[in-house]
Amino acid sequence: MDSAAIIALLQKNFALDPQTAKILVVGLGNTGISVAHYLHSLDFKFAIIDSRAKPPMMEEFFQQMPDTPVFTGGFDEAAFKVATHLVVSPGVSLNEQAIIKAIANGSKIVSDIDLFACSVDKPIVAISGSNGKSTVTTMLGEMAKATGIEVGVGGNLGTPALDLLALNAQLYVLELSSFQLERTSTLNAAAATVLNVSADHLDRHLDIAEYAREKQRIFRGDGIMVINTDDPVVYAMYNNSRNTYTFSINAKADFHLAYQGDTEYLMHNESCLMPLAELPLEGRHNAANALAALALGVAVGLDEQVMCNALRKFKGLSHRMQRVAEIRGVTWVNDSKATNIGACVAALQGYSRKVILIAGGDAKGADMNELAPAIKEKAKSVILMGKDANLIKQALHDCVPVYSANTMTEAVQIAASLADVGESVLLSPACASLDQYKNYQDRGEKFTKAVLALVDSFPLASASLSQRVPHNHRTTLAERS
Ligand code: UMA
Ligand code: ADP
Repeated sequence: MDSAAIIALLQKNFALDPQTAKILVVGLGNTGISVAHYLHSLDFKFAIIDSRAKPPMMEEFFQQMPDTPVFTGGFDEAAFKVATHLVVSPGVSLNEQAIIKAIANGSKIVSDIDLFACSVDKPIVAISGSNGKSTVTTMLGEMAKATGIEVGVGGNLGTPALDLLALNAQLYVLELSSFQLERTSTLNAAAATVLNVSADHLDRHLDIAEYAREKQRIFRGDGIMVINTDDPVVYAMYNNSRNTYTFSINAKADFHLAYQGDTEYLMHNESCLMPLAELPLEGRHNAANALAALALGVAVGLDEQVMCNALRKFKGLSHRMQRVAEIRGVTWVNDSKATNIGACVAALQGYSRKVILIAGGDAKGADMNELAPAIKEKAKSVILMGKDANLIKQALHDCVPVYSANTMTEAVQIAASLADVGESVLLSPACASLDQYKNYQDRGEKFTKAVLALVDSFPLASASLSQRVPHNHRTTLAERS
């Protein structure tokens, strides 16, 4: 779209006019920088504020835009007072006092996703949910690429949406968090899904109902809704008056699983799309992810067989049910991205034999009692670490043996002493990592390093340090255990 058309839409939707708007960009992280570049390209005047004394991108930003006013070290209410518009980064809560006051004074909230939505006339696929967003977003991106079209893939996944504009793509696939959705009002995605809803981010959202309502905003507009009928909270979002594709791994739906003879297939209505065994990913939740990606792809007109071929090649993302090594008959699995209860439960449900679970970290306000039944059923023992280890311990009421560890190395060593041949050790923390690690990647890498160090402690052990091997070339974790 050309600048004049974009500005016309910004004026219409937000009264955002380059001549009169006084914009305050809140947050100098990846989103803030992308917003700054975007506003600069359209000749808007703006300032940036960040509550941190030295935001990580500050030096880089000063070099790029030395003339832009930047306030750091707190949210100075004077800066908010004059702002007609606030573009608030997702990491900043809308409940900040300065923001509440600014809204009361008439400032309008605009998100980077709003700005993006006003700047593209190509279809957008929007993906949210408590778990599986990054996997489905990446899957669909790979599927679209395989059809030969230019596709922009980003959002919460990593590349800020506005940075995708430079691609001038034919299709955009965005992963959107509840934080991005709660402040977005103009998105009208061609196809959208909420994959599932389970407790997460309750340190920022009032309760799970409010968290689900923010996610439901992804369905605003008139695009095709993709609904997971296995999830009651998502199913409640079903809207009779809208075009909808349903998906399910438990029952018949537009996209579902079914046996033809001995082979279980991914199905679209009555058509077999591909055998499930050809999907090279661990865990049944990934069958749900594949069905969701197929439904979204069909919704925007991608070819089914090309999409299936992309699924067959999809290697999955690091730190999600990633097999790290097999050492002395014990399989070590890194699921560090399991930062909430739902992801940990999905991981545990993939096993038929009990596992040794390493969990804990920052529970983000979640009720750890919800984790207890799955642990009771699927864990032989649990090694807990991090800030909220005690919350999990209390919820377990001694139903399984519990050990404490201060570091990942210690946790891995305890696990090694507990695991018998044929068993699995699973890092699936059910908590965020930030109390002890830089991020979930750092936590997963520390786990991997500690596991690989075991090979040195058992020099005669047979260790296979395999990464991902296609499903049809090996047994699944569940079968093996
Ligand atoms: N912060 C402050 N003061 C400020 C601004 C930020 O303390 O004034 C802190 C935030 O509390 C947060 C950190 O700085 O801890 C980063 O916040 P940000 O809004 O500047 O983050 P960005 O760098 O812009 O990255 C954001 C998303 N981060 C968050 O929502 C926290 C990234 O998702 C996303 O990839 C990026 O925009 C591009 O869209 C990351 C994430 O952790 C992966 N998301 C959460 C999740 O998936 O659970 C929601
Ligand atoms: P998100 O981007 O929503 O955090 P990811 O694809 O990064 O999702 O996966 C995060 C965690 O959730 C990983 O532990 C992964 O194994 C698990 N997971 C992935 N898909 C699902 C799903 N459909 N249901 C439950 N857990 C899932």
